Amino acid sequence: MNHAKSEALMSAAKNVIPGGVNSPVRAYRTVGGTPPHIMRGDGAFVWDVDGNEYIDMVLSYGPLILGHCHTEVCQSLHHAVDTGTAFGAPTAGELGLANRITACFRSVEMVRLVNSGTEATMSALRLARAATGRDLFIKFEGCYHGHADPFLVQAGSGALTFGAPDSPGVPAATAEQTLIAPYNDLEAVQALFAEHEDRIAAVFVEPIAGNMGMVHPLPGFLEGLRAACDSAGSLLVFDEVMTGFRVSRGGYQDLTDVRPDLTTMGKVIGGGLPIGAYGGSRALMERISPAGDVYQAGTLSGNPLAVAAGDKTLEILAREGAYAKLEQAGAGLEKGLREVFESAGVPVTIPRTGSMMCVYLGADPIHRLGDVAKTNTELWVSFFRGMLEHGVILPPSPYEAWFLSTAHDANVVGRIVDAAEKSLSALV
Ligand code: KE4
Repeated sequence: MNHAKSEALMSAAKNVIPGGVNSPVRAYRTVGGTPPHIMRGDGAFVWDVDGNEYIDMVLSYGPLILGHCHTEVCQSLHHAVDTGTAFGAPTAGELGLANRITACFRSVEMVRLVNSGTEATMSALRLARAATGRDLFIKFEGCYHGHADPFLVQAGSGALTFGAPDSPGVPAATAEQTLIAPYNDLEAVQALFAEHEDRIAAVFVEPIAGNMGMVHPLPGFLEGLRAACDSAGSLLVFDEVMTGFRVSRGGYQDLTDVRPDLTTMGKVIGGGLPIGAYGGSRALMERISPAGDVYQAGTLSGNPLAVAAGDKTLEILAREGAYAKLEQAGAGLEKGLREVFESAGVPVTIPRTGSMMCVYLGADPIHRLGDVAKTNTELWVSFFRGMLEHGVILPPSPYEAWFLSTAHDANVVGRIVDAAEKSLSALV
């Protein structure tokens, strides 16, 4: 594939944008080469500036659950653009989106819209600290909750990709308030509570960890976190920025009996426009200004464009068959990939829930970050490059989850499997 125009753009971009990108993982530092500069998308496909076509398994790291340029989503956006992009005033659309979210998430009676997942988690942490009068909180190795200082301690996603778990610029005093445990390790959590019980404001957890690849909670893990928080008077926060409306209309919490006190969201609820949200019980959320005394604000929070795209996306996801289509695509791809890796004699682990999945090269069980580090990431990089050359663009790191959309039909899934077969045959 020719990447001359992408290379020229990247070279120029590096002069005016740090690393040439506006989010680190896009720089392809782990996988090497120049990231294709995407010119347009349509359905399951994107095209780069050199005219190369790819099946897109990134989908902007989750938001494009209906595929690129969905007709109805674009129509809603065009209408919003034609009536005004931002007012700094309440709009009916924000109420509509808030109603959709609270109707789907049983633990969310009230929700505040913000502009990113980072804003959602940093605000949820502030609220948890205010509600409990405590400062410490627990997060898990390899879980990523955005780039606010308190969370950049042994984070996942790009922070892992860059091997910079504790980012410079995060004051030691801040990092000291962040307690870390291995994912799926209840004993470690119980030990932290035993040591700091009346000082822990919250436990933040990705109910499915999607920022060290994809790691499911072991049976009893989330239930144990709920019990530990109840016993200590701490809040349980599910970071469903990635899983919200992705793994089900009610997020992962709708697939379990565990109810968090606060939930953070993003990605899908904005349909590809910048958005985040946090929500929980009325009692908790009415602590948020101006109803309460916990301050949080945002110039473009609830802006008409993101609300229009997000509300239409959630409306379409509510239609009969949407999640069945996502499950069909995910199951078909998982089956096809297992067959291809097996016939190539390459051990593989493919965790999946619905249209969210990943591929680890290795057969050992993966329950926490340490297990991910033992997989064959070198071969994974070669596999990634093979897939790219065969017209499939994956998230450029073994520490990212893969996503499918309702536009990834059986023909597209078949093409992804074919690309995997070709990539592997060149490697083994
Ligand atoms: P944003 O601030 O990037 O909108 O959301 C932060 C965030 C919070 N919580 C979870 C569970 C998340 O997955 C994220 C962001 N996810 C990464 C993908 N692994 C965003 C990709 C990027 O950083 O470019």
